[in-house]
Amino acid sequence: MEKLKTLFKSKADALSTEIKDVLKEHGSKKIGEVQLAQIYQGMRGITGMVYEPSLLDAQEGIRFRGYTIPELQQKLPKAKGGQEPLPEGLFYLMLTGELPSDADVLELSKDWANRAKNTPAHVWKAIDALPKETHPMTQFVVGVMALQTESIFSKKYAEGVNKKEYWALTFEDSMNLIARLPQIAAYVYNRKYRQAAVIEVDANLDWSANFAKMIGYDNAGFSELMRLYFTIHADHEGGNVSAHTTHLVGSALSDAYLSFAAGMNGLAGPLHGLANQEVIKWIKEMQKTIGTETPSGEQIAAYVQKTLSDGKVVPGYGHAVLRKTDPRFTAQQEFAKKHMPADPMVNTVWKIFETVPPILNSLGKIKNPWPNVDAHSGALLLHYGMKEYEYYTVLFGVSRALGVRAALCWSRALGFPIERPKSVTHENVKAWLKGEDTIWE
Ligand code: NMX
Ligand code: MLT
Repeated sequence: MEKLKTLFKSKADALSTEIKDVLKEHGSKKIGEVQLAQIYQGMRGITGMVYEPSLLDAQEGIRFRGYTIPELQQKLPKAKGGQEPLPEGLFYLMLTGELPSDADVLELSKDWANRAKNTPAHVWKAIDALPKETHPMTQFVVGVMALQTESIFSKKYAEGVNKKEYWALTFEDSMNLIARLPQIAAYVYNRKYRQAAVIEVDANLDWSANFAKMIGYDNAGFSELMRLYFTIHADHEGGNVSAHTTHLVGSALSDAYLSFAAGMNGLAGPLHGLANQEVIKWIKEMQKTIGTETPSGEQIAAYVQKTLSDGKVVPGYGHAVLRKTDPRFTAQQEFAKKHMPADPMVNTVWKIFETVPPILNSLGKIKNPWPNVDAHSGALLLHYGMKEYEYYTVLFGVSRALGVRAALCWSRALGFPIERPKSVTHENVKAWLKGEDTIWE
């Protein structure tokens, strides 16, 4: 992938010069104020980092290098006979800021298939050391950590490489990691739910179709779903838990494997990526409690009230930044309308969408009553037969690698420093309120 690497380097050099000039001239300008409440409440609304691959707007949703999801569906190269974008193309776009040609994407698919060969046997042995019942996200992270032995960056760093080379070594690590993730994810699925087997990737298939084939879902519809899925989950600007964690850990010069594994541990939390499993678990419990596969609006409303009065969240609803229906939810709804409009679980997800927002709104404290990406994804997977909902977050993780590894390449190329925000104690705050401490002044 010398062409991609050279293109990336030329873009990074240009941006690096631009950033130096901007900081020289405007570095002391204020970009906002921090209120006391923000440091107690998850740093919401504090702009604290520069992150190139994507940008989130609270009203409109995500744009990847300026393109919305419908635009990506139109402009990115597709598989032969397919209608959904190939995630390889999105990675190319996030890395370079340019839309790839069909040939660029084909080359990337082949390159990743090639890089996925000969995964060291100790990766499978490390996963095998865990009990089968271990959550799939834990097995996935252990596989990624075992693969860290392959980090070129870490080897060269130990030998004493010049910092000007960091970006190129990180580019190689990122490409190798992304290439092997579908195989690791497939190993976890097969080991837990089918028959443990190391399946080699097929150089004639794209990244998503390879994954589908490795887990035994060898059908065109599921491969198309995987292309859409791996595209829309790939990035959500830099502040979400998984992207920010990988950025933070990566800033210590922890390599692409270490920092990605750290981010995946964040994705495995129920308020973040694990919400996709929680949604299906919650719907199944509701169906069982009510005694029907297709509950009415009134029945759903009563179940939502019970969930809230039990002190639980309604999974798949709300967002820390978005204030409208997540366009990733809409993209999945459109896919379902096209491919499975009569599916009962899909229809239940749509009925929940009609019912839940007014209830959450009426509580008066929830800033966003609308569905997020996780409210819809499980129903599509179930349609194609993937009923093992504990596995769903692994799919989110495979996809998220695309955004956060493109971001790490940028961080290395731009020479971003170690991240280290300031913290204070509540005692400091009280003393400051009494005029006895000047920590912020
Ligand atoms: N159900 C019930 N209560 C909620 C929900 C919900 N779906 N969303 C927010 N709230 C509550 C929240 O717990 C908080 O309550 P309290 O003051 O008692 O602590 C209050 O409403 C205000 O929260 P917000 O400021 O609206 O939301 P915040 O930015 O803190 O959290 C989420 C954002 C996404 C963590 C939250 O909406 C949530 O827990 N949603 C359900 C879990 C989920 O779907 N997560 C996936 C997010 C997308 N992803 O993939 O990462
Ligand atoms: C994400 O995709 O990372 C989630 O929507 C969470 C977020 O953006 O905070």
